[in-house]
Parts: sequence; C-alpha cells; structure tokens
Amino acid sequence: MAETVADAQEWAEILLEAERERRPIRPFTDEHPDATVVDGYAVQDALISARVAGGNRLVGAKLGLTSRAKQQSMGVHEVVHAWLTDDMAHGGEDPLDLSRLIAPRVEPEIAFVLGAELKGPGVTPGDVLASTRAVCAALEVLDSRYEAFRFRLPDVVADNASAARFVLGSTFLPPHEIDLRLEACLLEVDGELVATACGAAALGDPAQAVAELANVLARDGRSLEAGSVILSGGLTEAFPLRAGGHVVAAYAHLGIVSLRAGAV
Ligand code: OOG
Ligand code: MG
Repeated sequence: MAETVADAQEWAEILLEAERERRPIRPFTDEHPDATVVDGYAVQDALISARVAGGNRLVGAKLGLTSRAKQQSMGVHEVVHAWLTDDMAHGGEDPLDLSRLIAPRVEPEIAFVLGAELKGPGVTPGDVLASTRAVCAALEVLDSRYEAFRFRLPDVVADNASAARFVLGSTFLPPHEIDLRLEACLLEVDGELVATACGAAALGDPAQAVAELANVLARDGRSLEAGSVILSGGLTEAFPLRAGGHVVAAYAHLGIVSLRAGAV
C-alpha cells in the first residue's frame, strides 16, 4: 500500500476527506490485500501531520483493541495505537454534535494524565504510575471512516484507530490510590445497563497497556509527553451512539462520566 511517503499522504488525504464529507470508504486492504501494519502507521503519521498542519494540537494518545471484548467484536486481534488532538476533546455538558460523525460508537475507558514524560524502552507499569499525575474515567467516541466499521488491522491503524471524540470524567485520582485492575465499570445507554467490566480488561492492567505503548513508540525514538492524556483502551465492546442518546459510565472510584448526543 503505502510504499512511499507520497502514497501514505494520498491515503491520509482520502481518509481526511471521508471524515470531512462524512462519506465512509472501503478499506484499503480490499484492493491492497498485502498492505502491512507498517504501511498503516505510515498513513496514520501522514494523517496526524496533516491535522497538525491544519491547526489541530496533539494532546495525547490512545490504545485500541486492548480488551478481548473489543478484539472479538471487531475481528482484529492485535493492540493498536493512535493519537488524540485537541479538537477530539469534548466537554461532558454540551450535547455532542452528531452531524459531523458517520456512525459513532461509544466505549468506557480509563484515562491517564501524565505528569512527566514517559519514554521507553523498558517502561514498566510501575514507571507508568510514577509518571502519572492522575487517572480518570473516560468515554471514547469512535467513528470509523470505513463503511460499516469493517476493516483489517492496517486499515484501522491508518484511520487513527477510529478516533473521533473523547470525554473525561471530573474525578482525578493519583493512580496509586486505587487498584486499576480491579476498578469496576458499569456502562448504561439510555438508562439501561448494557455492559460491565473492570480495569483488567485492558491487557490485564491499564498501566501495562500504557507501558506497552511507551515501549512501542520508543522503537521510533518517540515518547509520551508530560501533560498528555492517554486512553488505555475500551473495557467493553463499543455501543452505537444514537441521536439524543445518553451514555453513562460509572466507576467504583473514578466516579461518573457521561455524554448526551445531540438531536441530529
Ligand atoms: C478501533 C479502535 C479501538 C479501543 O479502545 O479498543 C479502540 C475500533 O474499534 O474501531 O479505541
Ligand atoms: Mg478506545
């Protein structure tokens, strides 16, 4: 697929246009079955560079497909990472504008706010906790730029792991105050309990997930900056976010994070 930088930029532009026009596309791997995950990350890098050149600011990173529930529901069995920009951050109070999204889905996560740079290799979950200023509850709104959320690993990597919006809760705890693996989470959509999980759903420990991210980035000499928000991966499968829908994730210690979708 993206054998040259020019190709990666071309694919990135196609994805950005799909997002802008709200017109989902077919996965690249339909026509390029030999595309690799390395190609996918080259497209992702080009896509993020274009967003930053267009005025968006990098505010953090995310892990994806860290839980068995997510891997099974998407049919992709490898952990991926992607980047968060400031335009993706959504305050919980305002209704989320659905008119700019294609087929949004929502999932509960545990977010880390870094107090110090996290730089691999060799980062351990203990290092992650030591570099974390606070953890909080989060909802991630995913929106695949591919038709019907159908993709293979290189496609979803190229599409910045379906990142679209995220909402942080308002309870920020120092990470050592709770056992993140045991942090229970209830997900309610329109008042109905649709899924339950605990922190260990993310690779056995959300801090382990963040450690793996730091170590993977280190292969390219990259790190996670102080102040970054890191989404450690959906704990349950993702649920469709419908017009007017109300989603609440309630955590044992991290409190509640909620989101109301706009009318359109
Ligand atoms: C890919 C993104 C997965 C997560 O937390 O597992 C993800 C997708 O499901 O569209 O963000
Ligand atoms: Mg996610």
